Amino acid sequence: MESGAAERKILLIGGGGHCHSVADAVLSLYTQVGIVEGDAVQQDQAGEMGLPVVGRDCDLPRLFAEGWNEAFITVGSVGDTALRRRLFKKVTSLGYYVPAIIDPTAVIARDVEVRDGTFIGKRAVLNSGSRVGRCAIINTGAIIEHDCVIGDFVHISPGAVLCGEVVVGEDTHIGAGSAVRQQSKIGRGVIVGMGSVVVKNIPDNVRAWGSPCRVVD
Ligand code: JB3
Repeated sequence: MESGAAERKILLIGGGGHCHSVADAVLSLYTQVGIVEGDAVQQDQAGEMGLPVVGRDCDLPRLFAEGWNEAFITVGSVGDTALRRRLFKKVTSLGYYVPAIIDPTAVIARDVEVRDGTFIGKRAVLNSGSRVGRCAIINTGAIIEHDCVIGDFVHISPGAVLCGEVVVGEDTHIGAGSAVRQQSKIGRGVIVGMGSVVVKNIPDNVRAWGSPCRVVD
């Protein structure tokens, strides 16, 4: 952390792999970072990157009263966004501010809109006119070309490429290394398997995979 930076503290909700992925960006933005684990998890050891585990979900009201006023959901999602949704609702209803976290190495055009709770990872690119909803994940090295619309709780996995004007419905997961043709529409609640090549629209609530990408169930 740069010396002289303003005191800023944040809780990371969930201390596993996705937390580890997000932590480096968070440490470049915040002076104090604590991890909050699930109520069933022991909290007697250091979390990812040696960050302290400061409590469990049941402690969130107390931690807020103690001055932890920002929180970020760091459980990931691969096709099931229920836990991220539940935790996002919980912290916002307790009054926590949930910022967007954008890694300093991400490249984002000036008119891109990124809503609360969304993570933009290392070397991700979002080009002009694109919009990303709440609590989404644009993971490492993903490319979101111009004028794409990405819904709430969507996960665009590492290295996926969305060409221009692609629309992705909420809760959808696009697997690592996939490519999506320009102007495609991918529904809500969809899982696109890794390495897929999407050349046609995909309806809601299906799994699809392959090159060319086809609905599998
Ligand atoms: O592939 C990539 C780049 N990232 C993966 C990510 C998308 O999904 C990553 O490799 C992981 O496999 C996976 O990360 P995630 O979601 O962090 O899963 P996992 O590594 O299993 O860790 C889950 C963490 O959430 C653990 O620390 C759990 O204790 C914690 N957890 C589970 N339920 C919870 C709850 N934490 C809180 N606060 N509340 C809960 O209800």
